[in-house]
Amino acid sequence: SVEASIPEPQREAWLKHQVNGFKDKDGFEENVVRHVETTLARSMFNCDEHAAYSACALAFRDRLILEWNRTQQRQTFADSKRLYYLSLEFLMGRALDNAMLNIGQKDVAKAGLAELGFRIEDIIEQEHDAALGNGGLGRLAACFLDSLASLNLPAWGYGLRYRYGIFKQEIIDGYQVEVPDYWLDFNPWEFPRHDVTVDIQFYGHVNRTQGESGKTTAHWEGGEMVRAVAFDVPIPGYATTTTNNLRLWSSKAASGEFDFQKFNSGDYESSVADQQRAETISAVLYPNDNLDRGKELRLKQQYFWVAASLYDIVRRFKKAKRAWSEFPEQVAIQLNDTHPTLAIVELQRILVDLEGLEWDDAWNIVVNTFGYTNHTVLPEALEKWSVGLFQHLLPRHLQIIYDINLFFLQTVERAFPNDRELLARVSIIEESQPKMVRMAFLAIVGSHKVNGVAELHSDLIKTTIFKDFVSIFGPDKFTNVTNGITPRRWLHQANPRLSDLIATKVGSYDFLKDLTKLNKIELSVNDKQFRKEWAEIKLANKVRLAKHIQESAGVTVNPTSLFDVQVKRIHEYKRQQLNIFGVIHRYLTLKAMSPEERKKQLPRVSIFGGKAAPGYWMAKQIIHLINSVGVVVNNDADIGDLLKVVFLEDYNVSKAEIITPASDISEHISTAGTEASGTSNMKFVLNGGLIIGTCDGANIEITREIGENNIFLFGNLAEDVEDLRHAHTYGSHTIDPDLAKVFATIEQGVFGSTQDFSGMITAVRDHGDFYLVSDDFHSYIETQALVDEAYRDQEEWITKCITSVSRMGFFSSDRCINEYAEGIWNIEPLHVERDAGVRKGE
Ligand code: F58
Repeated sequence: SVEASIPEPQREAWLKHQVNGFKDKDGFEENVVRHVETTLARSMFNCDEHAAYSACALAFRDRLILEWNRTQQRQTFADSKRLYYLSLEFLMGRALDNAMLNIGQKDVAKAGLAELGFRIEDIIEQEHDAALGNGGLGRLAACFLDSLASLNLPAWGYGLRYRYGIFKQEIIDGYQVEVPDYWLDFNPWEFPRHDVTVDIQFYGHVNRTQGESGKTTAHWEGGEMVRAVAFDVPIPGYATTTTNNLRLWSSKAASGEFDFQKFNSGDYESSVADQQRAETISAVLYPNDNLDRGKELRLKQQYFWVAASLYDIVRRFKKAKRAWSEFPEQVAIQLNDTHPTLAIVELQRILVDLEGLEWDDAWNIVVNTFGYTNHTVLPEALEKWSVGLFQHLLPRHLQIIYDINLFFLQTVERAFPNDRELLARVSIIEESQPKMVRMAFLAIVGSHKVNGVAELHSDLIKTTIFKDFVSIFGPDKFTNVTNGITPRRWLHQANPRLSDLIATKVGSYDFLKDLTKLNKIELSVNDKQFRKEWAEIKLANKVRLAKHIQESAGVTVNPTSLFDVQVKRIHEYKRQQLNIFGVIHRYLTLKAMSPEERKKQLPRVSIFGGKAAPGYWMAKQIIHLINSVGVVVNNDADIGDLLKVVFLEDYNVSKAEIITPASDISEHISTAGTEASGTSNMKFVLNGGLIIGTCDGANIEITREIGENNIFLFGNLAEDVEDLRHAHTYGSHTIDPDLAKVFATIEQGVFGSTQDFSGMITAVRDHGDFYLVSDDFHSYIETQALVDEAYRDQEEWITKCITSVSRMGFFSSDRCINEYAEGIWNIEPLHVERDAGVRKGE
């Protein structure tokens, strides 16, 4: 047993003083006051909301860390296979509310805080978002951690502890301005592990020595060292004591033996500079979504994080003294996109260079250990690194990549003799000027499974970018795991009233553990009282958002209007430009009406939010246009409440928790075939909003689940996109007449500076309309008219909403994680004896 690990004589004392977390309201209050007065060194007479938040978070952290310790002990003793999820991004958002709900102690905290003089909502609001991610990919990793813990799966996340998360967005005079997100001032959720460090090598050169057997061994020597320090973040599961670990690495200078000749011990300034250079590695999250810029520091980040994580994983494996061949039976590593692909090379290096395994034996272990998830087919987002940069930064890894490629191409050659073109197409090294390492190809060759994130996307990667690899490896290596979202955060936490209402119909909160149980509410679709409460909750959520809009954007909106929401990163492929052109079209249509006619129209609020990558000029123009249209429309007396246009500043996870429950219709309108999955589409439907969207990503599966009467689909299909693009370039390209009027209006200067917006227009009119804005415009406008019509019939609308929610069970990240666990990782849950955070004696 676990207890036997303490020798008998000392065991009694340890067990006698075993710490348990707070048990009830009194215990909670006692903890809070103690943390205020000791940990925070504040007087209880001088405790503001932020101090109360800090103390409350620390009280919960104490509980989490106890469960975290027990979970780790349990997993170590069980000695079962673990999953390691490697992601350069974890977009966690706030932790306190989530911890309270998952542990099942929010009511206790609420009552306790009230007695101490605080409202729990105000306390929750004090927390800074942990924003270590750009968008969908990072948030998916966060949902996965929640599901892994909730399903009692032995799993760790590994990431980077950025000092600066994704920038804060300010809107000044209609333009995006980026402000650094320094978020670590006070972060109670992390535990520095100053004793868990790994020194990571960069640069240097490779030497070879020959042993007595004649076998040569490569030695990577020289260069410089940077130290990785572990910071652990506990991840509580919902209604279970399982508390998994997210380990984030922070960089600092290594005090070691490497290349310190150049280090002049008398030169204080240069020693500080060295220190700072080392710290730069984990300083900042790159703010691009779906674009790869190939910066050296980014490759350094990747290797730093991957090498530290692998060292840690291998160290843990070696403790059990098993044979290396058992490694894949103990360890599964999932690569969240290609960012951690170097892990494949690093593990091969460890096994061959450091542990002395034969190449083939090592490679077998490597391939059986890794799985790779692809998140995009956009060519500009596929990672490539120049051979020169690799040679300089990671000389031994480049050699290993060349060897991996050589052996791979040899097997291809044997299976497909004399197909030189195939060899060139699938080579991990692209023979371009300069030569490039294709990371996605390396990830495929080094993994046993490759998956896309929605059915259409998984089909597309098999027929386009990875087609040749399907012929080489066979179709079974490629699979689909449709994305999901955690219902804990995205229903229970964000929309507690809806969660409570659903629970009355399901008979319990079991749907939060098995989302398919939502289907029970369909039986109540005609229940008058249920429908009434449903509508009241939606309205209350809209009132809350209206208040937020007033406070943050200074625009007054009527909560009974139709709320039309598009919140996501700003990108041409996501087509916020299509949306805003549609808004302008609506404005022109309203302006052309008589006052009587106008009175018959349905009031609508168009709500936008999202960040543009700082270097993405077109995305910034789109933000500027949205804001400029808002200024004109919102102040036009002819229009009044009929149309409002709002751009919400600094869209992030905690704002999404306010926005998502308040939408009537949300927009997921990417050019067909470009959005791998999308996950906010799932969040909006789960919160009783309908969607207007293209046949793209997970929209297709959402339609299949909820029924095509409950979704507003429009636009061209993925299979037609290529031909349309070809026609734009080589045929005649006529712009949709309604869109042409929109362009003319912009060009007249109705929304201010015409020059600023000319790029958006010429992209469509003169530069081939790559994203098919004009092709889809008519269909979009018509479908928006159908939305208006449908919304007028509130009874029918509510029926659609309830029906849709009831059929959303498939989109839980629990389902998704179970598919990975069974089909890719081969891991099993470790059952815990007690449920719901209730421990012996509590
Ligand atoms: C997103 N990718 C996809 N990448 O665009 C979205 O369709 C999908 O639902 C989601 O992944 C989860 O599978 C995405 O967010 C990034 O932000 C990367 C950040 C690092 C640089 C490359 C893009």
